[in-house]
Amino acid sequence: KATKSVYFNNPMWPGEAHSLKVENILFKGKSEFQEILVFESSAYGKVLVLDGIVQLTEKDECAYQEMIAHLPLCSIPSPKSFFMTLHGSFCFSFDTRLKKPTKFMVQVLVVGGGDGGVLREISRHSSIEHIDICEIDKMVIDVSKKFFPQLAVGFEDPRVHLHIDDAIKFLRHVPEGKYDAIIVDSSDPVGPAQELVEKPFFETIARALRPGGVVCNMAESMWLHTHLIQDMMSICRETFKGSVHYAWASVPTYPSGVIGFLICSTEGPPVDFKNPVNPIEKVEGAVKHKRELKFYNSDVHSAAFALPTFLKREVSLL
Ligand code: AAT
Repeated sequence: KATKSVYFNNPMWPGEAHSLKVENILFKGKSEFQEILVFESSAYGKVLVLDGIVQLTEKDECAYQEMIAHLPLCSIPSPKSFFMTLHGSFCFSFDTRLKKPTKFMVQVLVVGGGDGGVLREISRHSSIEHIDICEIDKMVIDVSKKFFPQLAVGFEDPRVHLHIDDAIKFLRHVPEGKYDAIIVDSSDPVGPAQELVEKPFFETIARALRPGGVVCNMAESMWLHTHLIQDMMSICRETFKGSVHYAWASVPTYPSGVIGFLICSTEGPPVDFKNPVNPIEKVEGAVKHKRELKFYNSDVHSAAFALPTFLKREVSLL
């Protein structure tokens, strides 16, 4: 009885539980921040679990990592192709926030994402010149390198710069307007990720983005967390003066089988999220990469923004 009550008491989805058959426990450890478990499942390959919550499985990780990376990155123009044709090799843009011309260099920040899967996806975009990642827990990275090399391969890209830190702290010291895109691949807001759904965090994100820059946040399940989504969206509508959208995808091993993405832009050149300006099929080498895309394409991108009626109503889109 005691086991049953613990089993059904996760504060993120009280009253329900999800099961995967465990074939073999591969790793069990406790870091300064969380409990880490890796097991071999019979149906979904290897599974990474943090504090009792599934973060990824080998079988369906493609859906989450591809969507959270390419939804924002395909929505901003690729400066290389755009400026190279206009000005040869001199790529300058005018930064309206810093009020001076700046060398155009696409810079991206990943918050969380210590498994490396999002980095693997970002690395398909050759126009990106600099990728920072801020992960709080080094043990997640070490475990991923050992048990999930097909995700941790993302760390091998020479454009990647790793910062082991709490993203809340890290973002306070980021120069204003530094990033073109920020991807928040963080765990659920219990434990170390709690503050990552609060207003001060979104304000530091907005400050760190250039005008017309974009952010894509992991934004839970429309079936389980409509209130949280509603709260996050109203904070984002106050904070990001460009646009604010919700998109979603099917990920069978996340609770309720879906995951959402809150995707926003800052004031500046408008961003049409629903019709990608930088379609993946045209990003050189991205589709026929060392590892082919499994989930994401431009049709899936646009379809992800179609919301069920109950969600439209609850997030005030009806
Ligand atoms: N790539 C899919 C897996 C994740 S991992 C989320 C990561 O965010 C973890 O490695 C965790 O250590 C890191 N993290 C949590 N809080 C912080 C913080 N404050 N600063 C930096 N990194 C942090 C996401 C799965 C989503 C699951 C949805 N149910």
